Amino acid sequence: MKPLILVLNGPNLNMLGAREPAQYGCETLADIGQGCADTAQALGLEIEFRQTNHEGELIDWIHAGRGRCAGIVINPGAWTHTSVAIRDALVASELPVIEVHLSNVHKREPFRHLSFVSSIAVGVICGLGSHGYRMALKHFADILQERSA
Ligand code: DHK
Repeated sequence: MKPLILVLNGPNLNMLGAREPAQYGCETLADIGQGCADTAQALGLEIEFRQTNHEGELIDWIHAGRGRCAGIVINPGAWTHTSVAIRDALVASELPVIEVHLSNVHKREPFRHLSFVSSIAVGVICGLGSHGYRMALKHFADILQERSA
């Protein structure tokens, strides 16, 4: 059985492609999901790629990952900067977490410089567009391979 990685996306990311292309690029979320699916297949990983605009739903998905998957790649969108509840859910999952942002949040407004997730994540990738998601998957594949060697 292939290791399962959750790839989770928060609010407004369903608008990618149409939304602020100068910040977030022209790819749609479906494009990013396809890129992740192709990468996962090449790396021998299984993924579940999801997006929601409802915080409680994201929390439920994180909880459901506990004991079922090997790691979480998450772009919490604006909840990065506001949600203690998502941070707590990630901690409760007891799963390794990689935080991803399409844009370089540190080049943007000061309120985007604070992340409630970064200090509990194994790593943070920002500013590299959709490459960040695929790099996060590659990291999980490498770690899992090292562990099984
Ligand atoms: C996406 C969002 O929706 C913003 O609220 C974050 C993040 C940045 C991104 O760059 O992917 O501040």
